[in-house]
Amino acid sequence: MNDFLIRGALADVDPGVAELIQHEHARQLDKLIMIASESYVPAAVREAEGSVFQNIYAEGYPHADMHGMSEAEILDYESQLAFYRRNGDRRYYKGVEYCNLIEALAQRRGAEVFCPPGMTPEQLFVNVQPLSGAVANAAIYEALVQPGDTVMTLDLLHGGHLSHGSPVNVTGYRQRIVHYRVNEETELLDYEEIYELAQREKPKMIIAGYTSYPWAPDFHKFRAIADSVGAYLLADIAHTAGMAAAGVYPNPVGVAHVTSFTTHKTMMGPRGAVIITTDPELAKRIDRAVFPGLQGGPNVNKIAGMAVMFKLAKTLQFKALQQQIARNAVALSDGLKANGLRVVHGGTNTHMVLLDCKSIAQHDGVPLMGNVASRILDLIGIVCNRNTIPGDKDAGRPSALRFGTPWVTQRGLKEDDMREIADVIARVLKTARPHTIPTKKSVAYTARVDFDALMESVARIGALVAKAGRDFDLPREGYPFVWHAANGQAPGGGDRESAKPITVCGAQAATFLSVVLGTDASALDDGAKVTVLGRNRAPLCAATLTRVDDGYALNVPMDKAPHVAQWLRALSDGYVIFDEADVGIHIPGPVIVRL
Ligand code: DSN
Repeated sequence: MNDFLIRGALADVDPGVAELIQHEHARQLDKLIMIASESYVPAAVREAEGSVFQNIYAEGYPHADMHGMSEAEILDYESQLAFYRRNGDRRYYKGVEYCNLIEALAQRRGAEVFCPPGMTPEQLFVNVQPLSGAVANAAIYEALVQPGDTVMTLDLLHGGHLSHGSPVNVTGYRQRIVHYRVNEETELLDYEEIYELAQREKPKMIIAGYTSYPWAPDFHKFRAIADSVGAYLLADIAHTAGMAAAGVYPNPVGVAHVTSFTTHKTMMGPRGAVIITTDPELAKRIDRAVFPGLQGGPNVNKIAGMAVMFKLAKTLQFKALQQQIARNAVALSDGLKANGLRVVHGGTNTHMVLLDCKSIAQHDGVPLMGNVASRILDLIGIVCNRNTIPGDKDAGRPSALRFGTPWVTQRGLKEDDMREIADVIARVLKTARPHTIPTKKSVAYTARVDFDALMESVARIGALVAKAGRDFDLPREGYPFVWHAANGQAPGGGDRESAKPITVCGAQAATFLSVVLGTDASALDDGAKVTVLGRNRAPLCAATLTRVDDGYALNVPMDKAPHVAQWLRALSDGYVIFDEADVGIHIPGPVIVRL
């Protein structure tokens, strides 16, 4: 070809990146993702995002006359193009005739999805350009409040968000932030306390909507409180927009002055955000705050993805999905409680559940904390995040875990499966022996769990993964870096028939093996007979040790190899108990264990 266009699929142009994407895709399907703010975005949405709309600049907005047009009017190409040629639009670049249509389409569909009873979509003003939820909220601050004004939001440690006035975010240092908190005893929002605080502090804006408070707020009560002090009410439904769209969470549009949400959480669309208001004057201020106030050119490809997302949000399938997400969260919460664990805030009526790790295990006065608990669950195939809860003193040391049910529900798991997940979480974390490790400044909270419980959990989560739906066929059997990989394979990707000697390599291989074999590995001759030590240093398996290029080979009986390899891998990862008498014993690592 006599041009400079790069043709060819990604796998041909850049096999390295293609493979990395494949690994990430496999990870997402070979684990149970329970990050409350994530979901599995449909391929159709991703296709729109990857489209040639990516190529263009489109600072500005579609022509104001497009507001209120129906979908059929927007997609009437002849009329639209004739109008565009004669009248142009509110943008700085030409070449945006189709961009105008995709943006107007996304806005129209968004207005239809969030139109409350008694209103028509024409009465909603939908800005689909914010690149993220934090930017959307910053734009709303720009539009609604002045520097120095008071803004009232939920304490970040109790479930608020960075963009609700964190001191390290722009929303936190230009306005005066006052926080309401959950009631100390009930851990629930207390509207009387919130009312009293509003009377005292006279905020200009109140934010309702949370990232880790699992109950829907009463937007009508919040509006009444806002009205009582002449404040704006911002409903931030970033987490729950999909549920609101489906009617399983209150829709604040028409109640709050402004509603914001991200589009990649329960909406299951592209990574971006939307702002909706029913007030035309506020709409103008918000549009200006987004562009040119905070952003330049919008990501038109994402707006195309949002148009598809809103179309999907109108389907019965989407409604059924959101209903099941809520039922699954309740089942998970009930399952955790049935295991004697403490569910923070008493339960949920959304997609998320908060689990107090301190309630699960303590050892010598050291509690189990969120960070290490999330690492241990990741090892067994449950991906979640550590989270602060009421009582925590600092965001850097959260004592809880946050789970969300969107992704696992999308993959078809139901209430029984949630109970199984709760049982597995309890099974493995109840064996935890928390302890601290000194750090330069203070101590780090960590823990080790029982190896058998860990491996049993790996198998049980693997069974759920095998049952869960997937839309992507792995090119090889399973994902080599996930233990269970839905087929029971041992770490390192080897199957049992072709099992080779276990190789332990890496810079720490010799020191690691010295602990695990109970003798100085570097001083041994090739072919030396050794014993792999198991829990409490009891003999696990006889082996011979040989040096290989990048480390050591441990020759063990074929039938024992998978188990020994898993044990060594677990010791390297650092979260299984090696010696009960010295739970915090330092085992050098990491090493790479191959089978
Ligand atoms: N990071 C998101 C969450 O997980 O809640 C919020 O921005």
